[in-house]
Amino acid sequence: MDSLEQLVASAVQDFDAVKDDAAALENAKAKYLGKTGQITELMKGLGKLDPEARKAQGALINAAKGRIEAALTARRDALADAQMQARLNAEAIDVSLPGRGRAGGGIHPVMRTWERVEAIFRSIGFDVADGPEIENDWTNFTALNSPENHPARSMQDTFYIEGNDSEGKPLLLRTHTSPMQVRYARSHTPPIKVIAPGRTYRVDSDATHSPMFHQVEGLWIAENISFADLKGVYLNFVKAFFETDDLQVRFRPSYFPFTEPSAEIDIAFGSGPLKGRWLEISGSGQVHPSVVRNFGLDPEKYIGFAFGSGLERLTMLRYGVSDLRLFYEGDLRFLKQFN
Ligand code: 2NL
Repeated sequence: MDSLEQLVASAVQDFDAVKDDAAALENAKAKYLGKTGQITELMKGLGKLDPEARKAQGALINAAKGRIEAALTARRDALADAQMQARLNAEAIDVSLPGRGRAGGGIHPVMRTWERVEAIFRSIGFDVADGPEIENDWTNFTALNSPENHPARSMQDTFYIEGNDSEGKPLLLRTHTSPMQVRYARSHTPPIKVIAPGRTYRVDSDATHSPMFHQVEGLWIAENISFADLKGVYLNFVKAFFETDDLQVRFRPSYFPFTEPSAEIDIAFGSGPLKGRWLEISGSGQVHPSVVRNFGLDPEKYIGFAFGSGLERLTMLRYGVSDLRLFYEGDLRFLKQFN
């Protein structure tokens, strides 16, 4: 029947006219197959025919309906394929492009100093101690001969932890690395030859002081260790650390509760930007007999020296950094210079 052929052709044309709009395709479908669509209307008209004609005409309408439905499905699939293809094109990645790379991390300058100091002292037979940053008052102060009324023990100078340890004693952030050496000395037998590098804390903050800073202390206790050994060890250390033999050391009398006699160690470079200036670099001294006793050793038998240097100070001198705070600001323009 010609009009049915035309109807199918017209539907196919309408479906093909829809370009990328799913709603437009559904509207086109309604025009033929919807409740009041042309195929549906033709079906409704069948009731007026006599049975014979109804059967023949019904079969023809059904065939046309089937072709329209097939055209609709084909168009739907084509539109979905086109949509997927457009998306694949839009989201395509070029796997042949070079990668973005990884930003390389670096060692912090103070940590670099820490590692160098360990390597230098290990090379002359020193062990490296480790220990807690939260200490008790005996190990941090009493064992080191710091009297109960010493200003270093005040709330203004030391960070105390709320609450006490299991024995009811106050806990604090260690103010120096000495407690690691106290622990080490009490758990080893002489000769005691050790350095203790680490983080330390004091209530202090300005251009040359940070509430958290780093120290390295050294301790050598045996039966016959003298100031001559201290001088030899320290001179060897500064020469290796600053990578020059053109350097002098000087010992200046001083006072620390844990050493007697005590001395400041100064160094002077023979060349370079700091040439000829005496620079204070470390505290030192012969370990006080009471401290040796607190190590659990007989001070009549054992004797030796200790020293303590700031890792930030060593780093500043080595690289010519003038403000301590630069180490803690995390500014990559500063930090990158050391890597
Ligand atoms: C300073 C002072 C010093 C020590 C640290 C020490 C450690 C033990 C026993 C005796 Cl376990 N002494 N350490 C000795 C003298 C000086 O450092 O102001 N350093 C920056």
